[in-house]
Amino acid sequence: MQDRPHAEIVRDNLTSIQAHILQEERRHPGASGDFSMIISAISLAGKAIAAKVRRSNLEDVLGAFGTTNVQGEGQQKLDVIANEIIMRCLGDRVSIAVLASEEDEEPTILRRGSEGGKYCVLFDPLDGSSNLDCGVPVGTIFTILRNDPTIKGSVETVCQPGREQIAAGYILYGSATLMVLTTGSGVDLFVLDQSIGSFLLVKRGLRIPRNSKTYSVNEAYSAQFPAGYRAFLDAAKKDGYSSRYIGSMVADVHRTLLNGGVFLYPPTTKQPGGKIRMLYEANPLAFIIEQAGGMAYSGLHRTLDVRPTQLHQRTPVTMGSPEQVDAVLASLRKHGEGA
Ligand code: AHM
Ligand code: MG
Repeated sequence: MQDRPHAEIVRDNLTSIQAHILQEERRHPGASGDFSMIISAISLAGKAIAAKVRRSNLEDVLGAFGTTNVQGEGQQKLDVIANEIIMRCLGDRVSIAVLASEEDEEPTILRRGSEGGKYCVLFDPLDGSSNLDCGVPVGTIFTILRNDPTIKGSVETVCQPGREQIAAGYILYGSATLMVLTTGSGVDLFVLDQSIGSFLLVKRGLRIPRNSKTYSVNEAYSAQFPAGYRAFLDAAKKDGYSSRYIGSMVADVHRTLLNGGVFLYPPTTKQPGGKIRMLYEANPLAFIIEQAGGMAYSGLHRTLDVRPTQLHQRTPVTMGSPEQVDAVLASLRKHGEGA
């Protein structure tokens, strides 16, 4: 891995993710520890899903489940298993009021009012799962929002603009299992040490490299993109850009976070509103990218400022190094698009 001058590589004591969150909480007088209980449940779910993903070629868990999710997409068996694992790991944490999954039609209300529940957790249990049969990295994306007990409906409760997120992260099941987490004061990287079963802090304060000439997009759809995106891609080719595309957003954005460049999923004629889910994918990843010094846009709007109106709302995305995102935005403006 290339040296990252801005990230602080942790070389001294071993710090587990639980210890790291407890230390962070100490800085906030009056913190109840509820938040660390949630992160602990997410890391437990991540370890359980990682074990399933690792054995997926050995057990009969690959392939379609034979059902479709709320968005009409075929569900993979591991999508369903990962969803179930997260619901079970998070379901008994008393500080969680609402759980919402990309795979479920409606949010699950765990407790309301006097029963407690300060937080809502939203997640995509297994992003990129259509690639599972090929052993490509997939991941769990999650975000934590505050629960406003005065709002009655569960959908209205979780339809908050991304800037209201209090934490977001993902667990990437690749050559290593790692977790990237932000609680709004930078981005930290943890790696699962299988031998002791713990996510250990390896880098603090990740910064996205600036001005990295790489784009990541499903370019086969480019004839369907609005002209501003096409013009950016044409100019990038003449400007010596390189291209990388896995097809798992969580893995593509992780590479973009570490190596720089821009990840794009523009509107297409088939999906004029974009493909990426606002609440489960775009917002958490946008929060992480911004916290690492990058930029994230939906058309010409900062992603985190968009107020979602629907639970499974989709959005176009452009996120990554500031210079590359700026170049895309300039091209959209030039073509009068993306407003
Ligand atoms: P999924 O949540 O059903 O896996 O879909 C989201 C994925 C993203 O991870 C990825 O960026 C995109 O779909 C890939 O779409 P395409 O195959 O159109 O390039
Ligand atoms: Mg997904």
